[in-house]
Amino acid sequence: MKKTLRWFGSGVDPVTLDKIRQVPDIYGVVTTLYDKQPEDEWKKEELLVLKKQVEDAGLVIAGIESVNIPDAIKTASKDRDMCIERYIGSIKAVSEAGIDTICYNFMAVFDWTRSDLTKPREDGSTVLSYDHAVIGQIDPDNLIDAMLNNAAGCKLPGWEPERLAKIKDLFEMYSGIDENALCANLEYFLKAIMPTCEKYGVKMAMHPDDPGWSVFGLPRIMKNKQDLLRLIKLVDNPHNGVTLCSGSLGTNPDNDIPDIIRSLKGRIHFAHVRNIRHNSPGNFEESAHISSDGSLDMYEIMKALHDIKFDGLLRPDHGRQIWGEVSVPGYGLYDRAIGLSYLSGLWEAIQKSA
Ligand code: DNO
Repeated sequence: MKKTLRWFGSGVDPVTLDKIRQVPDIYGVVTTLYDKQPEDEWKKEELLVLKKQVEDAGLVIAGIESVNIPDAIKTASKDRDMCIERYIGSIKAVSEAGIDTICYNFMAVFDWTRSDLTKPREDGSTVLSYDHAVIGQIDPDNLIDAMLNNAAGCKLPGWEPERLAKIKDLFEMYSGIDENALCANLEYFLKAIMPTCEKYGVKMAMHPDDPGWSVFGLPRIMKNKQDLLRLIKLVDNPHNGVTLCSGSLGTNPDNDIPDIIRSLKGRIHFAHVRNIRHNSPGNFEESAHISSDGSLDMYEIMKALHDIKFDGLLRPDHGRQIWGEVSVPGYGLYDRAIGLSYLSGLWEAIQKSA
């Protein structure tokens, strides 16, 4: 297992590489080319510049999170094949830069969704939280207004002002797309890219939907065990794998995460491990990583990863905003470093008692 932290790039991420370097037993970072649009084809040279920057700090780029999928691919609109050709070019560039894991998602329109980025907790920290009573009442036609009035809106990935400006067109693109159609479009994409992934040794790691249910009436196809098993069978090739995100799958208390992990043996290339606290149906908040602070049994999650001999990338995820730190929402250094040390402790104990 290779321990990593997500890094949002110099000038943007207040958490600098030299700070990440001091996290105990850290291997590297996962990052991306932040100036790229999903439709752009990546160039090896651009990645090599980023790679040198990370390596000069004594770390490696362990994986790319994310190479985003253009809406044209998700909706099978007219530019789909051109976008796939470019995506294939990006996979080659990633491989030529010596990186072998790509995290991506197939969420419609938005990436992860929260209703509050700074929910106060009893310990004085703040966390990201989600209340379906808030999100569920937003009329997609009034999404821009609702988002501008909502502190969470414009700071989440996928909610950038330039995307919100064309939100009606985006919803229009997805208007005829139900879960079956989205899944068929995913299959088309995976079948097209898999020969390249195989040839260049690049592992694709699908991130689950977050939260694990439909938001704004949009289709969701990566919510639970059944969805993830369907994914890996769509193209039964080890390069077609999963980012096991305990927090995203954990939004639905019916998801048995250790069981999901065991069912995906050999196909988990990346693990995002974090805890979450269920408050009531459709209402959750993120928490510290330790089991006692949330609703997930983190020991059982790490044990399941150990049982399947997981040897991919792992990163702690989100956590609380503590000690006055200002950071990218959900990505402070302090609570992620505490979280990773806790996960490392669990792992060491599990290894020694195995
Ligand atoms: C949230 C992240 C996601 C993830 C993407 C992968 O914190 O885990 O935004 O990076 O869904 O494409």
